[in-house]
Amino acid sequence: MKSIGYGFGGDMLNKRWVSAGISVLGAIFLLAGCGEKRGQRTNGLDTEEMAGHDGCIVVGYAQVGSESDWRTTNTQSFKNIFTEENGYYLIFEDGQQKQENQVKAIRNFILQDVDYIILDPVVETGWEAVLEEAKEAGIPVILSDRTVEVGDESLYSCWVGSNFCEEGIKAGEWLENYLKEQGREDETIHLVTLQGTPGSSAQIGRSDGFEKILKKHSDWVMLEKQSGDFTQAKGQEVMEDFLEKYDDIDVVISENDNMTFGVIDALEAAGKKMGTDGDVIVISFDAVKDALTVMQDEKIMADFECNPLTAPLVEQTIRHMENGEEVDKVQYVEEGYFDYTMDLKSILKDRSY
Ligand code: GYE
Repeated sequence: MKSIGYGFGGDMLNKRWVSAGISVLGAIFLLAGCGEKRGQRTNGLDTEEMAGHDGCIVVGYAQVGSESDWRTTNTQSFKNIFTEENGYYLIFEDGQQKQENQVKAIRNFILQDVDYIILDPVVETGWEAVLEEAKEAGIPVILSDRTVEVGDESLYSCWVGSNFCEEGIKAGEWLENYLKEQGREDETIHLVTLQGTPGSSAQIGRSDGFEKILKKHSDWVMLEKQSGDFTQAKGQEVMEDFLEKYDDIDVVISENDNMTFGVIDALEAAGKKMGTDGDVIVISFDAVKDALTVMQDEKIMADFECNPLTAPLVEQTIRHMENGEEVDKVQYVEEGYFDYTMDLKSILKDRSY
């Protein structure tokens, strides 16, 4: 396993990702755009859709959906990198968080005989059949962001994504330290968790990672876990439900920032105060710009970063594959975290998303 990344938290993070992206692009620019590398296509796209795109590397991207700010940045990153200028023709499909839509998109990519399929799988299981079809068609599949659970690992070339379990562990350790600093390490602490889409890598990893730390604390009581499907609206609904059931919530673990925005609305409507002098400690994942902004008011106390800029690494991987080179099966992007004690004002100045 190889860890590839361009930064680690703090204000350098964004700049490093950007400069790495630029150096990858630098290499691509030297290769010029479409038209020089491949000849006339003889596949399913050889008609109207591909008119004027001969020579491009055709990439079909089955994206999860558009459920969060993180996702918007991730999609944009693919659209910025996989351009004709860089030698690509990108066919983008938004799966609207439904596996059946993603399966359909992959089948279409196969019919179109694309050169590469990029899949960000909404959940981990249930991919064997369609990945087998891609394999039979000789089309390499690269997993981006989330991963799949399959018996035969040759069904995909590699996975470029985040170590979600590590993110969950870091969140648990942060809480451990914070409670110690506050002199609350011997107190009974009541927690609730808003989970992401059930069965998605981001949900499984973050839940499992946090659980590892939770298990070490007999006085941490997990009152309930519920899925908010990674959206703000559902996050708010779930938090409202928690607040109706429990009046003693000390900590909210929310597995992405958009659910957290819903949590904050629900807490505020219920008259609960967040932060060091408040009633509730809110911990989140993703670290998008709006989340770091509200962290300045301690509405979020700590946020565990998930790097949405997977496109440069996926592109680099395709370059290697085009050159017939071996690629690492698992490529983790590096990630840091942010908390309320940091100089968020300067961090925000350098952050573009
Ligand atoms: O945390 C969330 C998004 O898969 C890492 O999906 C991604 C997650 C991200 O909806 O905001």
